[in-house]
Amino acid sequence: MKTAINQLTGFAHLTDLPCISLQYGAATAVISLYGAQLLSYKPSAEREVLWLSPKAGWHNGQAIRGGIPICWPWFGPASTPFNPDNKALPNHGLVRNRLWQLAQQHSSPNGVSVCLQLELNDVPHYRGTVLVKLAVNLSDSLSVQLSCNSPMPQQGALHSYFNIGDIGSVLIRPLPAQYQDKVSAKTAVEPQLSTGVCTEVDRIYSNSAAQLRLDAQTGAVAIHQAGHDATIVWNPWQEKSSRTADLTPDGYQRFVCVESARLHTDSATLSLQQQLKAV
Ligand code: TA6
Repeated sequence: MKTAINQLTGFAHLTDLPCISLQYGAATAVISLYGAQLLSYKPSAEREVLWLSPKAGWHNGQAIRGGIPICWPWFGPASTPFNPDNKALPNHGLVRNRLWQLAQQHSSPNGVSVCLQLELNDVPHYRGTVLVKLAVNLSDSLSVQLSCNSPMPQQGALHSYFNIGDIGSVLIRPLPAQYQDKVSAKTAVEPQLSTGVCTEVDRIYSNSAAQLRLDAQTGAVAIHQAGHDATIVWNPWQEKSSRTADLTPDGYQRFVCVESARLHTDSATLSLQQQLKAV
């Protein structure tokens, strides 16, 4: 079994982006040090599981549109307890536009792994330095684990963009019947425990199962989640896609986000995992 871990510059059209490539036999993955963001996961040469926007950029502090962005220490707009002073803080936290460091790497016959870490001294309302880690393991699946042991209120999300070929082909199951609908700002119920996408979708499913399955034109993916308390399903659809600078007008047809998140803030530390296996 050939295994390799290499530092490289550039991935796809992001030609000056510092990255790390992983190889385990026929499987490969690429991680950007900017945002500690997985950009590519190919279980075989023929299949790409993740989606990266052809208009994604990483300059001027913007987050890369695609792959697996890391949302931390808050999800969505910063509200209480992260932002009691109602300041202008970035959506989805502080770490999507920081350069992370490669802290550890390891290859064995069972898989290749790297650990990226980031030190922050500017977490609002936290005095001192915070260390956030992302552990990535590639074997016959891809696993991503976000952790932070600093005792502070924290949320986290692995905001995965899946390459689905055609949005009409998507089915995600099982999902709880009830969800918080961010499009209508209401609680809604869909009794069949699955979600197809044929309009703008921005849904928070609390208490979702550990094991999900995404079916699409490009194939099926088993998604295993741990440490989460919610799954978010997002697709901006046509109008929002054409209003979003780093999406092409028809970009929404090519991806769906299925995100593993820990949204409650009662526990002081965080460990959140998503594992992807092509089936
Ligand atoms: O997780 C869904 C969501 O919060 C949506 O509401 C949508 O705005 C999306 O994330 C993308 O956010 P971003 O900050 O990357 O543009």
